[in-house]
Amino acid sequence: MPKSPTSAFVVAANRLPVDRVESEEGSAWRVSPGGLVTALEPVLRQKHGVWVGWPGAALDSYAPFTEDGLALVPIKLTAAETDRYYHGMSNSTLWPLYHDLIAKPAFHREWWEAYVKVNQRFATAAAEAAEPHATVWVQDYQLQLVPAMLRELRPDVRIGFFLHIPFPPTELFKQLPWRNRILEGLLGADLVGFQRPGGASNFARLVRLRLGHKTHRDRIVLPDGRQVHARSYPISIDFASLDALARQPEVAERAKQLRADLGDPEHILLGVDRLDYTKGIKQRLRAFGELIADGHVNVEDAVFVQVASPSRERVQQYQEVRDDLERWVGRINGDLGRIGHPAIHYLHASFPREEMAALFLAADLMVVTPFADGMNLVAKEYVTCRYDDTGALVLSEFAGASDELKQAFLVNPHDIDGLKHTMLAAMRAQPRELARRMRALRRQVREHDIAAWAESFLTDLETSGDHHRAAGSR
Ligand code: GDG
Repeated sequence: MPKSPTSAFVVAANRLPVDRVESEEGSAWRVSPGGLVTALEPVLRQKHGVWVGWPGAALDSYAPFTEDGLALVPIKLTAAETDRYYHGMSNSTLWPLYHDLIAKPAFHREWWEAYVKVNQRFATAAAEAAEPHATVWVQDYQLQLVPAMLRELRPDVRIGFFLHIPFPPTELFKQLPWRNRILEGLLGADLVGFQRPGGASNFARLVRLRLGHKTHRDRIVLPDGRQVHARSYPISIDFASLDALARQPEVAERAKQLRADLGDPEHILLGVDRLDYTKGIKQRLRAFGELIADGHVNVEDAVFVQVASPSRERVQQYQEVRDDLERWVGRINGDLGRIGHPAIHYLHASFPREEMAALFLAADLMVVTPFADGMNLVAKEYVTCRYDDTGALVLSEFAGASDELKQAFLVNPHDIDGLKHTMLAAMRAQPRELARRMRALRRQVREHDIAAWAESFLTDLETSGDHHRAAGSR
């Protein structure tokens, strides 16, 4: 196997930033430009960075390769590891536990053992890819043990960790049988980043209570004198590129077409989510159904479009939530729809970026109602597309985005009456009021975009953990 490429900047994330695409000429890789790749691309290119991750499917060869100028190191998972580390420990234990127990987490020792083993494999690969004194940025809940494992292998490197999902309060976190191991894993980093200040303070409190370390605001002092910082860095999107896409005439044309296909109603309401039980999809559709049933809204005047992109379909809880949602959509449409006027257009599919932008442009009301969500990028994407300052955003207080998007119509998604009331208020708001809110929302996202997020994390990382490094290096 060819030797791993090395770099002064390494990213370790569960998934590689590429998708395998099959065509008549055979299969090839295509860079999937998610937020993280966009944010890191300038740094990756400038420092000839290396990305370590799982390709998402079994490969013939796990040799490092380069795609569109990005050096990629694929990590191999066996079928059993995919089940236990990924579907199991990551998505059936940590995901529900960190999202407020909306679904019940399962605890299985063999899942944990696979999680440890796979984290060790990522740490080893990152250690091989990191040049002396390199910076390694570890991403998300699947890799929480990597920071400490990597520090063990490579005490010279600077280690950052960012958690994309909420970090739970003590009372929930302490259910985890391996709670101290996770805390110790994260403490291997110099800087641990969270979406919201609450996540950072939950972490510092847990470290103090469970491990007995001293903490001073966002600084944790370990017994050997090393310091770890825990702070919030609200993630964002590539405002400029999405704004430019939304302004393209073809996208506006497509939005017009979508409105026409929907019968040119007065109000188009939109939901866009991975089909996940955290997103509160059923609650918003239920609220909409009740608004029709109560006579506040007429199916000829208003329609709800819900895109629910397929997600984690091998996890039983996701199959159940899909069945339940689809029963509800059927019931609402059966009870309230008319010929040519279903109340809800439900799409269990993924769409290209251009089509998403056209949907955002076509929608008068974006409804984002998660029960728990690290940030929620969809909310930021919607306001980015509304360059003419029209449209309304209904946003859950439980989404990290609500800290910044204060001019949205904020809701508690557990309160169906409150949700109905707020959706109606947003539908009836005057254009001047909507424009005032939308201008402020857009300014917030424009001034705090994904590049600013990455820069602020990496700048802080540069100055974190210095005490330790001064004491000795490899
Ligand atoms: C996790 C955290 C945090 C969705 N369907 C399609 C599609 N999407 C895109 C959206 C958006 C992204 O997927 C979803 O991001 P979210 O932030 O809304 O939610 P999660 O997937 O749960 O992400 C979350 C995020 O990490 C980043 O830190 O904000 O809290 O849970 O960009 O537009 N994109 C396309 N077709 C689809 O059908 N092209």
